[in-house]
Amino acid sequence: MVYYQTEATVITIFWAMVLSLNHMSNSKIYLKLLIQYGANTLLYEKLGDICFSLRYVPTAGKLTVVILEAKNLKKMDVGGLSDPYVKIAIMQNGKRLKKKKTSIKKCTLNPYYNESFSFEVPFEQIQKICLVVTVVDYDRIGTSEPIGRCILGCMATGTELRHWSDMLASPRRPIAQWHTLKDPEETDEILKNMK
Ligand SMILES: [Ca+2]
Repeated sequence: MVYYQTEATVITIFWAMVLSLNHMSNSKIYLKLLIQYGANTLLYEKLGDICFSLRYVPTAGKLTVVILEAKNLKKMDVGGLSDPYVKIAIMQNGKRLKKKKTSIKKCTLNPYYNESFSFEVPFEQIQKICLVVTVVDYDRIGTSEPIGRCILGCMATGTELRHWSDMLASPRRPIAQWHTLKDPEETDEILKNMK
């Protein structure tokens, strides 16, 4: 919601500047500002955030992912909202070992799931895998499109790495954290390079 309000503000400023250009003698400065606003709008295209918890039990070799909720997801359907579901995949050396998915939540940008998924991951394997969490917009006709993604594992960076490390440092305890979704095309590149 905050994002769309910001977007509306930027558009309002944009048009106010376009209209005022005719009356300005120093139009070059305004033109520069206008380009900056346009660039900022593109840079801040938000895909949304996802919250999930991770729990690892080393003795049982069990990884549990609870997909809790997502918020401010990108609007994918024309004249509508999105129909998001979450795909979870365990990957190793660029190969997908296991995959699971949540239910589809129709017509919402703020879905609530609270769905739990368990994977068998022996202790000697936990350092080698990565967990790929993708939010996808379901479409009845055509193919469902990914909205955004996050990749966790020992090779991850930033918030994703911290979440993974916190999970490993606190065995048997569920650790919940919010993550900002990343461009699926960018993350595809990262996954390709892991092979
Ligand atoms: Ca859809």
